[in-house]
Amino acid sequence: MAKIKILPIDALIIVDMQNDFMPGGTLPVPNALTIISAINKYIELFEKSNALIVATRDWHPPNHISFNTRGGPWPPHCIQNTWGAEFHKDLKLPRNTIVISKAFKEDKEAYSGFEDTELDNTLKSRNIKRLFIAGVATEYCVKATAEDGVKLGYQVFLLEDAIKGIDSPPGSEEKAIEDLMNKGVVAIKINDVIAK
Ligand code: VGL
Ligand code: ZN
Repeated sequence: MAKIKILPIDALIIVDMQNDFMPGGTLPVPNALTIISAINKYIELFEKSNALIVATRDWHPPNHISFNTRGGPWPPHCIQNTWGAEFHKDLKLPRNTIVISKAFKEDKEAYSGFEDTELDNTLKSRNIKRLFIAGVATEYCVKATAEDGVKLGYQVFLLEDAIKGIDSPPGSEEKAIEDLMNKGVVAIKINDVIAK
């Protein structure tokens, strides 16, 4: 495959790299720390290429509907303005990173970074055409964000070496990746891209 040159029409979308999804957090994604160095490499390459860098964050109110305290599937996590909702300290987010908070409505779950947020407006207003998606968790927020990206007309790339899933039951992360590829998402790795 010819290398993909990263351009100013591109956005790196880093999904939910927050303390609660890391070891020591309340909803850890196994091995999530292992993708941080890869994400930092993409950040460097996208910065060099004058591409946009976006970081989404799960931003739940204390009594969010997704919490098992309310009959939801998840332990309380990523509660607004707590340590668990902060980005992991080793993630080298540039100062001009666009931060998109999501799932902030008490009675509504929102896995996609596009749901109830300004993400689509922000990208369209900057003439962004291609999305390169990294982060956690592959089967939930990464998948939903990638699917919405396709629906909203972007060309979507999945950064396979910079995503991590919960993978429970085993195979569910691989299935999520296959589902995305069947919808037109292209899976790539760091060696497939070059700076502008
Ligand atoms: C996520 C479960 C619950 C995610 C967020 O970021 O994929 N997963 N909330
Ligand atoms: Zn959540």
